Amino acid sequence: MYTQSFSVPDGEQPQASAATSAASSGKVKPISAQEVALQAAFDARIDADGRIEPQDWMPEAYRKTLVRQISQHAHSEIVGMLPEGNWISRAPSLKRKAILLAKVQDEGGHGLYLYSAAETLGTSRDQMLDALHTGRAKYSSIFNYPTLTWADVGVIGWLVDGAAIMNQIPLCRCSYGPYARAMVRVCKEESFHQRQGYEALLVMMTQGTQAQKDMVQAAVNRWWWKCLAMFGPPDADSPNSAQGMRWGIKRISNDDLRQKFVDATVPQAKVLGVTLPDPDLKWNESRQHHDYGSIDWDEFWATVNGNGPCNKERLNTRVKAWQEGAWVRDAALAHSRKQALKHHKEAA
Ligand code: BYC
Repeated sequence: MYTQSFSVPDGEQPQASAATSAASSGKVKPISAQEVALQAAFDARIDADGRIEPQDWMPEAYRKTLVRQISQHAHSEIVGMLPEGNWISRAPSLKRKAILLAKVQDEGGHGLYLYSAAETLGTSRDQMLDALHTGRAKYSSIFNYPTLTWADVGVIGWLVDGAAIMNQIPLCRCSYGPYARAMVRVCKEESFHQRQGYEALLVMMTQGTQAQKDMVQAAVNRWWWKCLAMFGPPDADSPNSAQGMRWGIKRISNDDLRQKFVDATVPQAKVLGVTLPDPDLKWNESRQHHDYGSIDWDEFWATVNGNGPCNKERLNTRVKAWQEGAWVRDAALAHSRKQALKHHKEAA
C-alpha cells in the first residue's frame, strides 16, 4: 500500500488520504469511505504497474509532485535552448547551422509537450511560467553554465543530451500517462541530439587541427562534472526520490542513473580520444562498474539556488522573451476569438 500522502516534502497537507487528515485547527478530520476507496483503487493500480490518466482520481501529493517535476522539466527544455542558441549565428558551416537550428527547435517542442502534459493536472501554463519568471520554479542546473566555444555545442549534445537520455528513458514508463507518452517522442529526438553532438566532436578529433582537438578537450573538462551533478543529489540526500520511486514516477535512482551514464560514457570517450577529467575514474572489477571521484555538491546547490555563472542572464532572457512576445499571444487570442465568432455565426 502507498499511504504516501502524509509525506509531502514541504509539509503541505494533502486533501485526501487513506487514513485521516489533520485539519489546520488541530482537529483530526475523518475522511469519507469514498475517499478511502479511491485511494485504495489508486494504490492498487500503482501496485499493478498501471497508468494513471488525467481523469482518474489521484492523491493531491501525487498531482503536486508531477506538476513540480514535469514543469521543471519543461522549464529546463526552454531554458536549455539558450546556451546552444548562442551559437546558431556562429556555427562553422551551413550544415552545422541547420542541424543546430533543428535541435534547438526540438528543445522548444519538448517544452511544449511537457507544459501540455503538466496542464492535464489542472495547472495553467501561465501559472507555471510565472513560477519560472519569478524564480520560484527550478530548472536543470546544467543550463547555468556558458558555452564558450563551438566545442561546447558538441559536448552539450554528447554529454548533456546523453545524460538527459539516461534520465528520460525510464520516464517513458512513468505511472502518469501523459508524461510517459510525451517522453517517448522526446527520447527519440534526444537520441538524434546526442549523436549529432558526438559526430561533431568526432570530426574535430579525427580531422581537426591540434587547436581544435584542444578546444574539444577543454570543453569536456568544463562540462563533465556538471553533467554528473545533473542527475540530482546522491540518493541519501534526495528528499523526493523514495516517494517518486514508490509512485512509479521515477524508476531508477539518481545514483544508479549517474553510474549508468559514467559506464556508458567511458568507452565513448576512448573512441573520441578525449580524457575524462577525473583521476579517480577507473574500472572496478568487483562492482563491475567504474569508480569515479567526488562531485562538488556545494557548487551544484549554489547553482540550483540561483548563484551559478549564468542564472541571472538565463532568467532575464526568458522574462524578456515573455514580455516581448505579449503581442503574439494577444494576436493569437484575438484571431481565435474572431474564428469562434465566425463559426458561431455560420452555425446560426
Ligand atoms: N538541477 O529529491 P531530488 C535536457 C532539485 S532537460 C536543478 O533528487 P527529484 C535538455 C530537485 O528538483 C533536463 N535542480 O528531486 C534540454 C529537488 O528540488 P525541489 C531536465 C535539481 O525530483 C535542452 C531537489 O533538487 N530533465 O536534458 O526526485 C537541451 C532535490 O532533488 C537538479 C528533467 O527535468 C538539477 N540537476 O529528482 C539539452 C528530467 N537535480 O523540486 C538537454 C525530469 C535535482 O524539491 N526530472 N534538483 O524544490 C527528474 O528526473 C527529477 O526531477 C530529477 C530530480 C532527477 C531532476
